[in-house]
Amino acid sequence: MDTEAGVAVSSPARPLVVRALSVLACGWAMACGGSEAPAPPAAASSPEPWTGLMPRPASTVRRDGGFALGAGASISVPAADDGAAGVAALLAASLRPSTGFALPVISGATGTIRLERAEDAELGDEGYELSVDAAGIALRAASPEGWFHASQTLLQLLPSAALRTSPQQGPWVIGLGTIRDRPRFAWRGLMIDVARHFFTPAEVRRYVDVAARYKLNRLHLHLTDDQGWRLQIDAWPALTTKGGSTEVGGGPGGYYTKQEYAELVAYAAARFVTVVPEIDMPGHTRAALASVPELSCDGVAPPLYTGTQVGISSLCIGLPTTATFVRDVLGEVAAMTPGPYLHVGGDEAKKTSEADYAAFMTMVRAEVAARGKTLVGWEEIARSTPGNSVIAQHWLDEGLAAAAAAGGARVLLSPASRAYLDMRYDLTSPPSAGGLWAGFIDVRRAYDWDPGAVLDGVDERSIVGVEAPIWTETVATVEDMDSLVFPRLLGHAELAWSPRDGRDVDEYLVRLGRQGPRLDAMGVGYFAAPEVPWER
Ligand code: TNX
Repeated sequence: MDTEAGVAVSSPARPLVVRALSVLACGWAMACGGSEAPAPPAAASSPEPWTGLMPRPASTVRRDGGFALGAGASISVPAADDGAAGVAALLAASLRPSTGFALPVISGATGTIRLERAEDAELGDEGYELSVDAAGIALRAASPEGWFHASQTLLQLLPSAALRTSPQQGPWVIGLGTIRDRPRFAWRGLMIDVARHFFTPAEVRRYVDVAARYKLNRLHLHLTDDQGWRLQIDAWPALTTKGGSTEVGGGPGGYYTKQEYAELVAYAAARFVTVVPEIDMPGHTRAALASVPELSCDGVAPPLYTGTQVGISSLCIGLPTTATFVRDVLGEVAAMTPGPYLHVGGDEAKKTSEADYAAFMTMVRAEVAARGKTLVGWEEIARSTPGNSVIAQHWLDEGLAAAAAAGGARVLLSPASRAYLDMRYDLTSPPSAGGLWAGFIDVRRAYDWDPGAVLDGVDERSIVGVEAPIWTETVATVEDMDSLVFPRLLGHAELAWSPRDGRDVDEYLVRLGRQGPRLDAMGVGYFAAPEVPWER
């Protein structure tokens, strides 16, 4: 094999850490990796053991020895591309700045890192097998998603310095062994409320980057609420020119042009993250009502709202203009969203009568179906006999969510007292942002529940997955958002991905601590929760 591309590190008599260091001391010459190598001065360059992976893979077999990625390493993809080249390009782009290696992506030849097609039904739609041996690294999958998840696991097997964007010192040693992995749930989500406080496309892309590292695959954007409308709609330009002009506290707000939204959706899609746009209706609509007088029953637009009350607004259900508005908005959002989902909110419609709510949701369901999309709504949609083609997102009322499931709906789990990232960790810890209404959620509590057991009488097959929302009434900066989202989101990612069998909260906390240097390397400002033994 080409020793420039990589080096097998094997010396059965000594532990892995010593072997890796002997390679370092010998400047990567294979012949030099023998028993005369000096004792290690420190453990800094040992290959990462496989006890730090997040989310925990379905199965791992660690073998003695290591493989060191060298300057001549390449990434190969099957001749029939099938999406592998895009994944390989992203992997190369992640590793070039830190390693300084060229990492060419080659087709039809055998590279150091090989993306290979697996015909392996056990791996499912998104699963993969990653194996590291003396000859190199194989990422086997039946889908681009599988290759992508495998490449994220590979990044976690490398030293954390590999995740930095500036030149770093190797060696880039990976332990030998095999991982076989597939997700427990299909929907693994992060929701960002960009309505209460606006966050720019670049800020949102950064969350996509980090979420995808932990195998999340949905970005739910809460695009509209009382305090702001954040997505350009051609038929109703005032929604953004007026409705996007402020936010909680009276700041300048902002909105996404159609082009910015399309770019964000494409950026996420390249990382196998599907954007789920939410247009919250019929409540949470003050920004729309303030922008378009014809949407109010009395034809008078109320003022823009920059407070934090909920349940203050409703579309005027009987008006023909309301139906036109809903049709236009859902039509444009559907047209600019390649993913299969349209989230229509439906929560806390306290200003809408039961009869109006049911009539409105019946109309909305027809509009979503006419566009070939799957309707997603908060669990309150169970008030309107939603049927079996929708996804009900559980947040507060287990009875409503279970009723939706009993009617055939699938359920997405975001139980507020476990999954709301805007809740404070505890009374005294930073950040200063964060709410209290669903109780404190420390790192242990965020993780210590089972998605299969939240809803009495609801079969796990009705659960599509887990999503963690960050509501932003109290969150105005990326710094505050980072410290509320991280590290708790990693626990939600694991609940959604990893098998229930073998779960142990204390073991998780140790593994989470090992992610500290990785979050640092990615520039993520997480809250150093005291119950986690952080590795620095
Ligand atoms: C409840 S969750 C809400 C949001 C708030 C959030 C704050 C849901 C469907 N409604 O409007 O932002 O609590 O934690």
